[in-house]
Amino acid sequence: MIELYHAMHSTCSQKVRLCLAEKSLAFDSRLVAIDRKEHLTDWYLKLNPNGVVPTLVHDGAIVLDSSVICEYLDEQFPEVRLTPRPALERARMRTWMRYFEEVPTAAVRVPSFNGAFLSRFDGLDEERFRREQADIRPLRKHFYRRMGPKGFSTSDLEASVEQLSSAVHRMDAALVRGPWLLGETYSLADIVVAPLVDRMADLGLDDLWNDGKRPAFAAWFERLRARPAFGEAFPKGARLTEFLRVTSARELLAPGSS
Ligand SMILES: N[C@@H](CCC(=O)N[C@@H](CS)C(=O)NCC(=O)O)C(=O)O
Repeated sequence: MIELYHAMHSTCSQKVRLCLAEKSLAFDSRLVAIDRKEHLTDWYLKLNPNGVVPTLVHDGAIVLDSSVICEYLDEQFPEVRLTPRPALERARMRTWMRYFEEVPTAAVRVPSFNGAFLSRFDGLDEERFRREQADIRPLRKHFYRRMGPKGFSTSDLEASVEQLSSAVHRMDAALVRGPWLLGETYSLADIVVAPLVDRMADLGLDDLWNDGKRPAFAAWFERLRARPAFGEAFPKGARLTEFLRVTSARELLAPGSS
């Protein structure tokens, strides 16, 4: 039996849901209310001491970290394979996965918070923000402290958008030989980055590939979105613009906006 502790709008949860959907694996959905800090309660921290979603529980065994969970599922349930067999191809897939974790996964958090999540901290001064929001998070304490109740600086935002742009650029160059990041093989590399790209679109950053200069990337994303599994992984409530007031990253960076 597979249980997934997750949140609809969490990109890390979406990665795992997409992997489960591609493999046609049924799971018991356990929604965790991040806005109500349910992921920081004692019962949840016992499952996941990092205090983040997702958490997978398979036959009572806990597996943490979205990319690790995807690899675990692919090894445990190999009927639909999302990992290539040749060692060199597997290395290429993991190189993409590490890059996605290091660069765009971290970068997309900045426009996500500045553009959508800051309203959660309305009215908090620096001291209350630290006590009630930052210092209670095992994994993200210093990320939250750096952000503060008013959000990241414009230069942090610019740096993040530049990193997202360079990730799109790098993927576009690989996708010229598509249809997928590894060529003919659809793999976990495509799956783990898909929610980040979807989030970029939700934050108004789709001009990074819809400007006519990244046709291979644009076609890849359309191909990905047309897969039935994609719709399953992104049900109602999966996008920030459905339930939050979102200020686009471009608007945040426009001259005159503070
Ligand atoms: N490396 C972890 C990171 C998980 C993570 O950051 N999850 C976010 C949602 S996408 C979260 O739970 N954030 C909670 C918070 O900001 O306190 C993974 O990939 O599973």
